[in-house]
Amino acid sequence: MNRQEIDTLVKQMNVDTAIREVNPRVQQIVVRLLGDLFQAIEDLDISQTELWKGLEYFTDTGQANELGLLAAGLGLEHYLDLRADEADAKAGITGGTPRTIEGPLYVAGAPESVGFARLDDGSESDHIDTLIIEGTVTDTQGNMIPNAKVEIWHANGLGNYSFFDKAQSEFNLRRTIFTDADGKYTALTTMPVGYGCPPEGTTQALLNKLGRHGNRPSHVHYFVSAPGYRKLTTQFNIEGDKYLWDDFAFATRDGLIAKAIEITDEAELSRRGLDKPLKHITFNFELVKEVDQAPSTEVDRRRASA
Ligand code: MBD
Ligand code: FE
Repeated sequence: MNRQEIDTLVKQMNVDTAIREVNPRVQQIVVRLLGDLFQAIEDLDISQTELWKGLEYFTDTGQANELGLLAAGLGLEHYLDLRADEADAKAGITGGTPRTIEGPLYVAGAPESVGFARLDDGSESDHIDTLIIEGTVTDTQGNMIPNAKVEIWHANGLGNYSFFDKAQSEFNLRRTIFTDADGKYTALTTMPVGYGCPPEGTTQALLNKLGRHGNRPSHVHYFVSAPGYRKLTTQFNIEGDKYLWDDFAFATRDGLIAKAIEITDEAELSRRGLDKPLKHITFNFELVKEVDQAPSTEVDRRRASA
């Protein structure tokens, strides 16, 4: 079929047959996507069997709750970041900490505190280093923002996230810290290990067919927000990880690389009440002021909560 025949057919099935009120945006998107799908079936001569395998794949992926993981692994989520960057630039918005993908593993409802939180429940094995993350939240002029909401989540030493990994305690390695009067936050936690897609999962099954791995570098996720500022969704990825620039989810970006510095100084350790070496990361955030007409940085998507 040629494109005109395809468009006529899609219109018949989706526009001409409407018998009640239409959601025009949904109609517009469905008509466009179906037309593009039919065109791809023509161009690639996709067989009936291949089409059904594709639909079965989505069934399985949805049942496994891996559609969010798939979106990350296929670069869809990173693509949306690049589009958001472009929209910001067009709206004249510059500066601030770069955004990067949320990923599929946020859980709402983590315990809240001011200035400081310990994120881990003490169950990590001894060969996983203690990690202190410290930083500030400022505006793009460097003015401190007290009471900014810093939501942090990261993986354990096996690359697993609490809630999704039922072996972990509730909200392990997940906290909300409000910055103190100086705009500072401090997190005492354990070194995350990079996530790998479930080896028997649907996302990895597709990645295998594409000859790709499903690994992320060690990283820590953030939502940073404050009244009057644009909400920031970002992460830092930790220098030295072999997947730093080979992230299956394409989340590593310039400006979002953290250096974990090993602290061995006895005085410093005892000041912190620790008896073994630890790693330290400084990661500061700059938020951009909310502006009229700016594209929203709030994304409405289904998220877990506990
Ligand atoms: C993760 O931890 C993650 O951050 C992303 C983007 C995808 C899968 C697991
Ligand atoms: Fe992650």
